[in-house]
Amino acid sequence: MSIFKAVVGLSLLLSGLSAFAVDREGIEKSVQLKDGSTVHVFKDGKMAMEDKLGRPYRMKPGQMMQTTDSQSMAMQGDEVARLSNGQRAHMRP
Ligand SMILES: [Cu+2]
Repeated sequence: MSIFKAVVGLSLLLSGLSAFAVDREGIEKSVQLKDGSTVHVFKDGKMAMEDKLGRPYRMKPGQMMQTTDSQSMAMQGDEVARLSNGQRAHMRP
């Protein structure tokens, strides 16, 4: 849906203004969770977790997550290395 994509695009734009800078190439969308953390969904459907302080953390595949709009989603994969690699790339001087 184009409206949905516009909303996701806007939220990516807004979150891009925060201190958190990750290499967003390969990240299709990022969803806020009720506990304040964020799940990043890669183009291949795998996911990586980021806590409320912007640090990547591990989550078991299959674990359920609650989004801020009260939807449930199941964790796919655990791409924490992919996410932190992206972050490290941006920390180069
Ligand atoms: Cu997760």
